[in-house]
Order: sequence, then structure tokens, then C-alpha cells
Amino acid sequence: EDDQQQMPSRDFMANRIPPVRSLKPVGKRRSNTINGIQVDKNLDYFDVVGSADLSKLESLDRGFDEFAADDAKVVPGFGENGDPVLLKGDEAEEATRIMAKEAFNIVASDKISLHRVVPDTRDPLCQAVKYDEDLPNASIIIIFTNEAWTPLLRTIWSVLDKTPGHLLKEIILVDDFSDKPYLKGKLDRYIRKKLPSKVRLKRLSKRSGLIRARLTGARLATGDNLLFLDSHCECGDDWYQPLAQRIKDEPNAFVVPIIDVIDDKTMEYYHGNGVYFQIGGFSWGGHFNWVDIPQHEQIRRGSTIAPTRTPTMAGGLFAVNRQTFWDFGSYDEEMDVWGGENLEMSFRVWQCGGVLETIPCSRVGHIFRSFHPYTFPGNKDTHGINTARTVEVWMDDFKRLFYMNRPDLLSTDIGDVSKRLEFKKQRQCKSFKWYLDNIFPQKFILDDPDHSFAYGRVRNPNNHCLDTLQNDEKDTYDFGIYPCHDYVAASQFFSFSKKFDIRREDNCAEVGEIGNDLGQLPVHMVPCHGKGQDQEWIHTKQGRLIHKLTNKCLDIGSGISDKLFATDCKAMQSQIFFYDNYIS
Ligand code: LR7
Ligand code: MN
Repeated sequence: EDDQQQMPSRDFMANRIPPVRSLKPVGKRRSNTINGIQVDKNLDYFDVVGSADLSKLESLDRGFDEFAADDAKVVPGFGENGDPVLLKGDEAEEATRIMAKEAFNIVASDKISLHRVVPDTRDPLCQAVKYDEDLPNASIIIIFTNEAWTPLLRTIWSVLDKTPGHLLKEIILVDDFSDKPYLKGKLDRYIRKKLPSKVRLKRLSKRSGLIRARLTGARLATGDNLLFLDSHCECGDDWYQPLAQRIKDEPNAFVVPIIDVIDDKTMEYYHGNGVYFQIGGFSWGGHFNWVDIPQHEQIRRGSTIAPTRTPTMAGGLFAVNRQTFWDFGSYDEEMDVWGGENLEMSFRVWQCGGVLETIPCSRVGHIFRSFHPYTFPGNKDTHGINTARTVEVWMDDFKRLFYMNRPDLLSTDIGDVSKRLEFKKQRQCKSFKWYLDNIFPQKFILDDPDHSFAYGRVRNPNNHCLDTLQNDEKDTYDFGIYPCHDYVAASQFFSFSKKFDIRREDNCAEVGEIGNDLGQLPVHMVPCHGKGQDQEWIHTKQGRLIHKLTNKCLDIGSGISDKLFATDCKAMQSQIFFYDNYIS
């Protein structure tokens, strides 16, 4: 892992470089307070100050460049314009091995220039937009724990390369207690020798999790705006100006770029037509997801490149005026490691009078990984616990829909949320009902009289219930039947919607076209399209569920297997279903 260890000569040199902490700090001590929070503006607070006197170091290392070996790995042209890097033979095998540990293809990343050109993925209309000369500047906060070397450096360089110098106040790196050797001395030396003095590094003395790491960065920041990035990003052309312009025009705005996808296997930077993008939603199970821009918002925003309201944000990439960040309650400091803080901040911003928007002319790529290449101390489900903290503070009675998905969390210790509730009260933040009605009216509420005629378990007289059969998180799946639970569980919770769908949160029952010899047609759960047609059902007083287009009845057959199908309607118990609750 640490190539210092493979090269004795480099080790020899490294030992002769004075330890970082013994260098004299520069800058004067100066601190102030924002909302009772100590904000340390003092440069000597940082563990590494890029502007430190290098002459001492250089005379010691006599021209030896410990970074030359990294430079030599780069293959000119690889990955340029965002093209995929395709490896063959031994290298491909090595890459697969490394991916299983690091969650992305570091062999490919190492072959790509730290300054590669990525495609301009913006809406073509963006090119003509003019921004103010005097935009607010930014402190860019990049947090990381055990990040891979080239993705981290490429993130830093792409900020330096793509942000106008006068708008970049500083880059604050926060190392959340990494233990990879290359992130210690080698990174210190890279910052001193290769990066401009506005890049600074703060090391945390214990593993703090991404929420507290970001708070540390925010406390050290001195720029007009705070801008947070994950440690594996690449910025697009003119990415900062549209964010800064919007914050200048609307000081209570929390703004996010469109997040482009960088492939974890090939480092390909994907691009679409520039115009289509999605905004943030959430599932009642407490997960962030992507949703289409509803028609009312397309009309309100007026243009495809205007700020677009988003109910939630993904979490990792956003900008906000520094004072606004603190005024709006920064973060829940008691959230650990990873997960949940993104929905918490989203609900809070909207409910407390701010706006959360996607700014279409700002684009940043992010490497999406399929697992976390770092530890979760104590093996806690931090996403679940952090989300339970979120729903306790922000969701009012709607938290029932979360706990229906996560009954386990009702008996889990989630700590004390009284400080957050106190903040909510003091700021007189609005209710979750207000948020749903005004910011996310298209969000389906399974047990709401405006959305459903009936809800709950869908029970057949022989005590079998419709059941997702553990496919809850999937988009499209075959569902079926299972003995009814005697408690409320998300897997057996369905609505009969006002659009006549047999519906779960975002999935609706649809009848397949190709049946068997007995004329039985399969029934699938697929994303709801809300247009009736093949998803429309008739629910009779006698308990039938008749698929309108085919005129076939939902049937559990013998009830012995978990299969469910639609077939010719007959007077049979296997075709009788009642919901637990009928609203109207
Ligand atoms: O303990 C930790 N300490 C850290 O410093 C855990 C993580 N981190 C760092 C980590 O090195 C990385 O830079 O925090 C950053 C985010 O961690 P990731 O990259 O593992 O998270 P993610 O990209 O899988 O998850 C998304 O949701 C998270 C919820 O807690 C965070 O908000 C992430 O920032 C967020 N990422 C994005 O929004 C990018 C777009 C992804 C989407 C959708
Ligand atoms: Mn990430």
C-alpha cells in the first residue's frame, strides 16, 4: 500500500525530512464566534501550512522526487475527455483484486492524468450565461478517510484547475483519522511541495465520521461560502460560478450541482444530453433516491437552466453562505460515521425557511462506489440510527411510515435529540406536513386520504397477505403471498390509490402479457406511471381486485406456493382480498 516502503532510497530521504509538527506555524492567532460556536480562523491551527518555508526541505532531499514514480504510471491520453480506461490481462486481474478492497479501480485511476479533461456535460444554454464579477469566494472542504491516492489528488487538482483563483479562498482537507501510510508523511510532503499555499490539511485525532469531519472543516473556514466535496470528485467547466451567483442572489439557498457519474471500474465520465437531470427524493424507509422534476416545478423555474427546487440533496456536494450554514443549524453533531445527515439537512433547510436547489449549469463528477472501503467503528448501523434521529426531529407523526420499514430502530438507542428539537422550536420551523404539501406534493403517502382509498395488509380469507417477498428495495419484481403478519410491516403494506393502483411507495402492480396454459397471467411490481392503463384495477365491495385492461382477477391459487397471478374471475375464495383500512 505504501510505496515508500518498497523503495529504500525514498525511505532514507523521508527520514531526513524534519517532522511536520516541529515546523514553526505561520499566521497570527485570531478567533471569533458565530452563534456561540468557536470559529478558529487561525492558520497555525492546521497541521500543514502549504506556505511553510521549503528551502530547508529542498536542501535536504537533494533533488530526489518521491512523486516521480506516481507520475511515471500515467499513460498519456488515458481517460482523456472522460473516456473509459480498459485494462487487459494481468493488470485487469490486479484491478479486480484491488477493487474488492478499495471499491474502485485504482489501477485505472493511477494511469489517468491528475489534470485530465472531462467532457462538458452542461446544458448548451449554460455557455451563454454571464456571472457577476464580484461573486462570493469559497472555502472548499474535502473530507476523507483512507481515500485512494490519485482520486484524492485528482479531486484537489480539479478544484484548483477549474475554479477562478480569486474565487477560491482556500481548500481545507480534513483527514478523518486515516491509517494508510501514504496519507501521512507522503501527503504532507505533497501538499508542501506540489500544492499552492491555499491548500491546507487538518488531521482529526480520532475517527469522527463524515458529519463531524465536515463541521471541523466548516469551523476552520474563512471564505464567504462553504462548499463541501467528497474526496473522489472531478469538477466541470465553470462549475463554481453558477453556485456562487445563486447564493449571492439568495443568501438562504443551499445549492447543489448536478452530480455526474464517474464509473468505479473504468473511470469513465458519463455524459447525457446535458438537459435531462433528476432531483432528490427519499423513501419512507429513510433512503435518499433520485426522482424526476415534477411538472409544477418545470413550469415554476421557467428555464431548463434555472435553479430547480429539490426536496432533498444527496449530501456530499453542496455550497452555502458560511453564516447561513450556522444559522440553519449546521449539522447534528451526534451523528456518527456515514448516512442520514443528507435527509436531515434537506428537511431542516426547507422546514426552517431556506431553499434547496439544484443549479443545472454547475456539474461535478463523483465516483459511485458499491461498498464502503472504510470501517464502521462498533459495527453500528449509523445510517439507520442517524435517520431515526432525523425522523424524531423533523417528521412529526409521519415517522410512523419510517418505523413501519424499520421496526428494529424503535428499540435501538439513538441518543438524545433534545438539542435539535430545541433548535427547531427556537427557529419556529414548519411541520413535515407543510414540507410534504409544499415542497414534495408528488410524494406518495400510503395512508393519506388524499392519496388512497384503502391501505394496510391485503388479506385473503385463508389468512395469506400480499407480500413483497423481501424485494422491497427493488424497482421491478414479482411479488406474491405470505402468511399475514400480526404486526404492521412494510413488506405487507399496500395502498389502493386514488389512481386505482395496487400500490406500494413507488411501485404498482401490473399484469404481464404472457401467461401459462391455464390462462394465468403473471403480476409484477413495477415503477408506477400514474396513467392508469395496465396499472389500473377495480376493487369491488365483494373483495375482488379486477385488472381493468384484461378483466382478470387477482388470485392466490391454492395458496400453498407464494405465487400470485391474474386469471378469469370466478366465485372463489382465492380471488377475495380486503385491505385492513378503508378511508373512503
Ligand atoms: O467516517 C467517515 N469519514 C469520512 O471522512 C466516512 C466517510 N468519510 C468521507 C469519505 O472519505 C468521503 O469523502 O466522507 C465522504 C463521503 O463518504 P462516501 O463517499 O463513502 O459516501 P457516498 O458517496 O457513498 O454517500 C453519499 O451519502 C453520504 C451520506 O452520509 C454522504 O452525504 C456523502 O457525501 C454522499 N455522497 C454524495 O452525495 C455524492 C453523490 C452520491 C449520490 C447519490
Ligand atoms: Mn462518495
